[in-house]
Amino acid sequence: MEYNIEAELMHEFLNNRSRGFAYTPIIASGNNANVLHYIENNQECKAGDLILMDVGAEYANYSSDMSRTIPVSGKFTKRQKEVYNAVNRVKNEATKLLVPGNIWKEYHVEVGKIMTSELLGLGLLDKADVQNENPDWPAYKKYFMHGTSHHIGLDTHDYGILWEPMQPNMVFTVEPGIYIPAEGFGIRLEDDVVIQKQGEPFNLMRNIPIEAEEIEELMNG
Ligand SMILES: [Mn+2]
Repeated sequence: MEYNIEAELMHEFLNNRSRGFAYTPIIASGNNANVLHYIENNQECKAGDLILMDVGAEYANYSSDMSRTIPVSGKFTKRQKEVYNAVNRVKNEATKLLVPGNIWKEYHVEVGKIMTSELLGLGLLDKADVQNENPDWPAYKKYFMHGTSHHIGLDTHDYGILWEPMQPNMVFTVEPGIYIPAEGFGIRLEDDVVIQKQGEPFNLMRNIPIEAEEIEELMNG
């Protein structure tokens, strides 16, 4: 059951001196992942489905915010892995854009372009969808309808002046997703990163497995 996973996470968090979840956790299997703020966590995880887990611990008064999506049966289907790898590539590219001087709003436009190209590759959008898109609600929003990044700190969604340029030591989430109700799954991958003076941001969650093969290996080891 989804709540069994929630219970295991709480157990680990408390045993490691966290006060518990930083926010109400989302443990969403199958199509529940396509309900954006699903928090019921009361359904059975079924063979062949994916489980989207958006869970973060609070530690020393600070919040974390993480998402991973794993296969119930320990192995992704070919299609699930294609979409998974697309989300992961968007995440990696988006992370590189979190550098001093960039503006949050413009960053989101750039990530939208990267996501659009992945959705074309997956056959979820076609060229006409993109050519005819409404600039206020671009075509990619059909599959990725939330923001890519927000400030994080004492609060999971921390206060930040979003029209001011990014600065070193700001901490942001990076959390692209692709949600496909028609295919019965939704995928979100999320890490928290610290903007550096130079170069790519420092990934605070670099030790938490995220590559599809890594996850399959762990689940079948
Ligand atoms: Mn988040």
